[in-house]
Amino acid sequence: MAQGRILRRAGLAVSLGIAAVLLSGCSIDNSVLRFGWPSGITPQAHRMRELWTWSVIAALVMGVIVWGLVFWTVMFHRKKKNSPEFPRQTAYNVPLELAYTAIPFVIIAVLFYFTVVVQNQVLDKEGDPDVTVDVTAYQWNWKFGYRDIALGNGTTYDAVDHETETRLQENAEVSEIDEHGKEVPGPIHGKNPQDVSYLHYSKIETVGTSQEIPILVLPTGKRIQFELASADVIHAFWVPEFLFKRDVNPNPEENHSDNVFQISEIEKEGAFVGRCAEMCGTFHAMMNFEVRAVSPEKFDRYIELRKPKAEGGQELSTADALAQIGESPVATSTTPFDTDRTYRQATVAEGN
Ligand SMILES: [Cu+2]
Repeated sequence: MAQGRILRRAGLAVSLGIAAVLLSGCSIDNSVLRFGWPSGITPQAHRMRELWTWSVIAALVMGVIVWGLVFWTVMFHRKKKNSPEFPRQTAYNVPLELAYTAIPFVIIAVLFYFTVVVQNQVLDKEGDPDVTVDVTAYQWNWKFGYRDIALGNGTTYDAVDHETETRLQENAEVSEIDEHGKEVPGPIHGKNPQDVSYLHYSKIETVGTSQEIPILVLPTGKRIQFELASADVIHAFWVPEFLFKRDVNPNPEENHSDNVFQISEIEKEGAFVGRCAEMCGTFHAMMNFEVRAVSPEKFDRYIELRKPKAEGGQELSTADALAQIGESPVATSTTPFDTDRTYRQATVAEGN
């Protein structure tokens, strides 16, 4: 019967397609099977991209089955030309209705399972990352500082500016003194609204300005931990090549946000643009930075060049230290912008 043959051939074509994809195994990182997704530079990014690839393949398989059933019904089960009879009506077919209610739940459950597995891998944190960076967002730029850095010689450099952090924490506890000489506690749990003692400070910092894109220099092949905090409104830290973004809150702890995430490594050297991904005001769209991934050897040298003189370093700026290790001193993935708010008013008076 022609009908059976067509269905058998369609089934064979689908099975062959699936087999071809399965047999290609892990090497599904090509521009066709990425289905529009960028290819990331971290193992976490690859996990997410693979989940995307397999989800699309599963959706396509389902699509082919559904399209096949639709065309099969349309072609072979329509009203015959010269027959007064309708085809057999199958409304209120309980087993059929149960089946097409249950199958979507199974599909959702399978997608949910693999999503949770990948999500757990992406959000995984290990106890002892090689490099910990502090990310401070503010309208409309970024400050990057280092905390603990495992160096190639086996030592760990503590880059935290303990002096500044301790001073800020002590000041946060100091209340105002009123005209009677009494201490007035601040309105927010005894602290004043301007308290920024939750922010981090480092001996090696890179601060973005209107003239300079902040460059976050990181080593390849090392586990890196990011600790995020905002000095004002909510921003979001996004490096498109990580395929990952995370909101940056002020007072992360009080706002119950998990402000720490890790990547198990950056797989290749290069300059990768970073952006703010949470609408944070006038210049949100221009709040860019750059991740500069360099070899671990270059990274160690960079840290030595930037260390305070008192600790045997050279206290160079980000740009000078980058130039010294043979890297571009300025960002190559994006350009600076002007946050002067008055420039927008230049043409207002015209034509009155
Ligand atoms: Cu922002």
